[in-house]
Amino acid sequence: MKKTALITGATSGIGEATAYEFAKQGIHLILCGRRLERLITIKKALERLTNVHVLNFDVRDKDETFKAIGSLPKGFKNIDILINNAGNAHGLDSIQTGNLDDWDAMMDINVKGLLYVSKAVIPQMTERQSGHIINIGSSAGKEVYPKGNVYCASKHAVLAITEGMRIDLNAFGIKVSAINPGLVETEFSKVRFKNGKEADSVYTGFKALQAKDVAEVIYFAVSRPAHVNIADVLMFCTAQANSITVKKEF
Ligand code: NDP
Ligand code: 8X3
Repeated sequence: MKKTALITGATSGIGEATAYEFAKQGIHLILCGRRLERLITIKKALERLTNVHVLNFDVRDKDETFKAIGSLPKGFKNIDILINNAGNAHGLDSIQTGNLDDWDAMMDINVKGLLYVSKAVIPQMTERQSGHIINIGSSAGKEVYPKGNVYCASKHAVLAITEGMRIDLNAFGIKVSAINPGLVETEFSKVRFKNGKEADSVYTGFKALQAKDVAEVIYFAVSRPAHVNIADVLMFCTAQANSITVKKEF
């Protein structure tokens, strides 16, 4: 029987690429995000390959999150794979000059949003004693870089939550994985720099990871045999050695 995956942040970047990768494999999809037009466009593109349902909600809103996931029609109710991907960096500032709204956004979306979605999905996984949760962390969850402070904290939290989930859900046979990429060329930098001019320079002078590169690793993780769990992946483009060491050519 075909599996069903719920992907948060499916309207762009890694989430959208994962939707395409899964659709090619016939995995049924529940695509989530705030930009409804994009969800509809992606649904139309993928429907010829698999069954697709869209959920339009903001992961920061606890009630909206539970209502959306609670509204799933019969054919989509059993979620086998949860990809907790929605998230972004907001700003790149020293701790003493950081913006409170940016801090709220990162903690509310990257950490609390991931928890709300997980809380809404996990009960039917524990009941069926099966499932796979993949949390999209970051190299920023493994090391802190200058001005990364709160974004890095949010991704360190994602890693801690992933490890906690793996322990607590172990008795239920549920797999829990973290996929932690370095620099990926998506809309991420546009969000981080609020479409400012810094956004354009983030991925210049080197070949960054592409969203598809990450999506392929996510599919690799979900397609392992039942007894294999890819617990934690750190992936960089070849030009990147760690958060601050990137070989650029101009
Ligand atoms: P994008 O900006 O392209 O995608 C972010 C996605 O998150 C969008 O689909 C967006 O959808 C969704 N999202 C953001 N805020 C909310 C919200 N409040 N409620 C619901 N959905 C939301 O960036 P990426 O694809 O690069 O990022 C995806 C994940 O990968 C993030 O968790 C990011 O931290 C992580 N990551 C990214 C890296 C990079 O260099 N790009 C590297 C390592 C990790 P919408 O706006 O429609 O709601
Ligand atoms: C995204 C990678 O280096 O911009 O998580 O923090 S980085």
